[in-house]
Amino acid sequence: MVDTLEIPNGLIDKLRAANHVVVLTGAGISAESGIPTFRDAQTGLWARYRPEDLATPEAFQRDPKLVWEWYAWRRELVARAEPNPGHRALVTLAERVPKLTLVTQNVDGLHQRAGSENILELHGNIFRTKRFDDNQIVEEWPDDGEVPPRCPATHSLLRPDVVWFGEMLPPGVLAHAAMAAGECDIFFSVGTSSLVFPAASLIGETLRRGGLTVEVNPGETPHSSAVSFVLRGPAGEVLPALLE
Ligand code: BJW
Repeated sequence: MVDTLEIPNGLIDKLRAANHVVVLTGAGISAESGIPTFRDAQTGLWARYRPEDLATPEAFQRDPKLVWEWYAWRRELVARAEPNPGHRALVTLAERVPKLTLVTQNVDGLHQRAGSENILELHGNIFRTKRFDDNQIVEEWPDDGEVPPRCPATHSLLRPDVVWFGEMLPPGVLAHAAMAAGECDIFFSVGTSSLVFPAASLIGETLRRGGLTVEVNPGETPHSSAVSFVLRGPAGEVLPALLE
């Protein structure tokens, strides 16, 4: 448990005075909803699968059925999960600060289901589907047992609308997030290992200006020594404690 006394008063004061807060979230915020993170050595998604076998366009080209089925399994896991107190605390935080920009690397939609709005999804959303050849979103397809399914109009293979290694992030979304990080009063990095770029470099926009930065994570990251405050603990306990 995180004792509210462990949240430094200096941070609480700065949060109360802030005009614009940016929160970047990663898989760790959904861990308490039962969704495995990627890089946990025992339970992480990459403990059982190699990223290059599942999260690259080449992997899909090589074995589209394997990749589609892996995402279908994750979609079911996420559909059964519920947002946790960490997701909900960010809904409350948005009501308390004049401006909150919520940026997520997660594809699980749990921030939306908790009630957050205007979320910048850097890596897409697992519940959207697009054509592999031209990235056009497809809403419906025939359930004829073909895996992966094909676009009814063009017969192109369908894939999840997520960002794989080697692919560009949605440019407008990344630019918006970078601009927010470049002008905010406080940048929170929550539940991310900060190993994947360009998401991991967003905090640099705030650090460069000498802005206040906060890491919420039970473990260490490459940014731990650079941030203004490190709050060591699970997001589902630390984020609600910040609001008390
Ligand atoms: C808790 C907790 C609790 C546990 N509470 N916390 C610069 C340098 C080197 C390489 C590159 C570079 N720029 C680009 C690259 C290449 C590459 C990259 O970053 N590689 C690195 C691995 C080195 N990046 C890309 O390819 C990106 N595209 C790009 O840059 O395009 C331009 C370009 C193209 C071609 C060539 C060059 C440039 C795209 C990256 C796409 C990432 N996609 C994935 C999969 C998404 C779909 C899916 O979900 O399947 O995104 S990979 C995976 O990692 C997923 C995540 O969003 C992302 C980040 O992971 P995250 O969220 O940090 O999770 P974990 O597991 O790593 O960490 C969890 C953390 O939670 C831990 O710290 C725990 O301690 C903590 N935790 N419980 C709070 N209760």
